[in-house]
Amino acid sequence: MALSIYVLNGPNLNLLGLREPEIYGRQTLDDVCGLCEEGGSELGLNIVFRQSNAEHDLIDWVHEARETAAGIVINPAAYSHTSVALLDALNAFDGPVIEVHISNIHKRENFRHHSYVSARADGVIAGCGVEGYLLALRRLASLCGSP
Ligand code: CA2
Repeated sequence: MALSIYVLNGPNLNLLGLREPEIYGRQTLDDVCGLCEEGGSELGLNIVFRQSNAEHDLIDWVHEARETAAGIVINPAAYSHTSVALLDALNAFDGPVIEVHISNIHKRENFRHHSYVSARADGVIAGCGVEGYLLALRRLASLCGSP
């Protein structure tokens, strides 16, 4: 049976492709969901793809993933830089976690250079555009031993 992977997206990522294409590209979040589902099926992974603007939704989904998911890909968006609560939730998840940022946060404003989530992440991908999600899935497949 395919392993379940949660792909979680934080605040404002619902605007992907609609604003600031010079930073985030032209693909929408629906496009990214499609890419993940396609990539996931090639890697033998079942993708659960979600986005919320609310910190508590992301935390609740990480708790849910404790029971149902082999691994997590997370783009925490602005909560990367602010949320100890999200870090605490991820610390209670036993499987591998890969953090993704579409832009290279290290080339941007200083306040984006630190991520609380990175203290838990098994890998961090930044600046590879939406392709970063596929790279993250590939890494999770390898960490979880998916054929
Ligand atoms: O590069 C990334 O993926 C970020 O996680 C995106 C976050 C930002 O706060 C992080 O520092 C880096 C912002 C997501 C907002 O996405 C938008 C997309 C289009 C238009 C406006 C916002």
